[in-house]
Amino acid sequence: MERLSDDQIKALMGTPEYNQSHLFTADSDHATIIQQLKYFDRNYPGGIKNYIARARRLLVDSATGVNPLEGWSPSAPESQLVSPELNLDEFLSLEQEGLSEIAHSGIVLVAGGLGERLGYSSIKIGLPVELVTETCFLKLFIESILALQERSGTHIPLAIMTSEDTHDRTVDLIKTLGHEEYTSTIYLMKQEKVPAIIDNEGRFALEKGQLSGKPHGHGDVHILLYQHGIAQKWLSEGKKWVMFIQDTNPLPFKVFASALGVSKKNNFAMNFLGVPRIPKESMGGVARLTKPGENDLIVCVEYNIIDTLMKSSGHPGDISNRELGVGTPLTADFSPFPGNINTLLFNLPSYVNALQRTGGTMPEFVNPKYADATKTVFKSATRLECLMQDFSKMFNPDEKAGFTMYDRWISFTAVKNSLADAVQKVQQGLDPWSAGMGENDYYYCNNKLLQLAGANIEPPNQTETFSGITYKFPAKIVLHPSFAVSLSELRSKVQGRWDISARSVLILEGKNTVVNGLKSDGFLHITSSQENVEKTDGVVPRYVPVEENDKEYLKIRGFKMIHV
Ligand code: UGB
Repeated sequence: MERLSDDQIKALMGTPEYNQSHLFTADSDHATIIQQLKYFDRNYPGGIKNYIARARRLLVDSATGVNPLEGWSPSAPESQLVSPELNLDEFLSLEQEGLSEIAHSGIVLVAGGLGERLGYSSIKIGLPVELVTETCFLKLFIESILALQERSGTHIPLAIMTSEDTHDRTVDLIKTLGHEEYTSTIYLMKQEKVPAIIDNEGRFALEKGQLSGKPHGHGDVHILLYQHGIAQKWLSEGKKWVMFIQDTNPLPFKVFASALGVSKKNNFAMNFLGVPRIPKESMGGVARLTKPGENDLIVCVEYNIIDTLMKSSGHPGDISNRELGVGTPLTADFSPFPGNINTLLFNLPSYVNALQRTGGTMPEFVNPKYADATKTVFKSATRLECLMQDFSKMFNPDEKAGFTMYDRWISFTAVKNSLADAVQKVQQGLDPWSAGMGENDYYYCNNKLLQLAGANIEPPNQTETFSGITYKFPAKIVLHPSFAVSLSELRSKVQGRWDISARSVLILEGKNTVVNGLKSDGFLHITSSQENVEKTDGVVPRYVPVEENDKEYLKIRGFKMIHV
């Protein structure tokens, strides 16, 4: 398309393969549209002709209710439950196994999504995980990696996928985080947008007289890693594992070591980390798919097609084990398919082989929001999307994709929903995935880990409601990554008797910090080893409702912290 004149491009857009003549109206910006068409044509494999052809096929299938998984029977994948509560010794030994592999790992963070559902106008990795230290997600991830580097003695690389919406602000955010020696090594890859589509013929959307683009989905991360040569570079540097993480789950590094242990023990080419899934949750379900004459597949069935898949294989839909009449009392409320938390652990040699075989191009899907039952009019523009977890379909049959089940408290929470949507999720019996509950879950995880390390912590004893969401905040405990990178290390730091009240605020940091005896009913920030620490003045910061002129990152929580 680069070599064509503007008139030739306009003529080409009028041909049946394109059918985009509607773009050139009296008041649309022809010159800009031509430039945008060239941009999209350059950045989509096979050009926009291919994009339109694939969109038309998928849109017809979608409108006619074709089930992309027709003929495949879903069943729960065998999964290994890794729980320090149920089997502490096993968890600790898996961690030790994994810690020996940490030195040979790299991290990929997908951060191209804008917080549309969150109702937040800036980048999500810049949001504070909690209000005690206001450490943002990206800084938590970087400091987790630095703590791992300090213990492994090697550089652990980080690549971040950004998008047009998030790239510049990610570059600016990185400059504010300090740790320049490390942040200067962070590799940024920007995913390109794809044309938004307004109807089943694949016609492009116009917005203010120009073409409208939308993110193509986190599946782009693989084609970018391939095109930038990052996965191949890490492999040549002797790396053996790569963990993919999302932007607003603060917990992946709590389970990284044990998950590596599981991957190493089972020789998994790909290890889905997951949790018991609540039916109807916006979380993919990981299933083993079988079909006569085909190799079994372990795939994540995305949440928008689980219902279709279940119905097409004779089940009533996306329902619980209890309603299906299967499982045990412990699993009754959960879906038969464990939930994908998009914390994915790949064996790097297998990943690079598959990447080189496929170029990293992921299967695509459309998920139009139809205006009515005719499924011919969309409520809003749609686009082709792809999912990072679909990489499980790319391996050779002899390469295993496995699943490691964790308790939710140790491995997953997310900040995806606005307060209004979060209230609705709670009413549906689902986790809210709001900024405030993400903070609560982060503290809760640290409470549980400290308890497993021997601390006595008073259970939460008061409820607080902000913007329609009710919390039972536990002690507000921040475990800085430098304090411990594993439960086994944490247990070595907690010595003597620790008594912590439910209203305490406690920050623990420092690679060499060991605390022998602690009594807390106040606000403590410990950065070096101490004996018999006591703070029981009851003076603690507390939460109050936000006000109209408060900052956006507080307003999406509904509360803010005031230091008395
Ligand atoms: N992202 C990008 O980098 N680029 C994009 O184009 C889109 C997203 P969402 P989603 O956490 O339980 C996923 O939107 O896609 C980044 C899994 O598919 O937050 O609805 C974005 O910045 C689902 O199976 O989540 O659902 C963010 O970091 C389940 O695992 C990440 O991709 C679900 O997450 C996820 O994007 C979950």
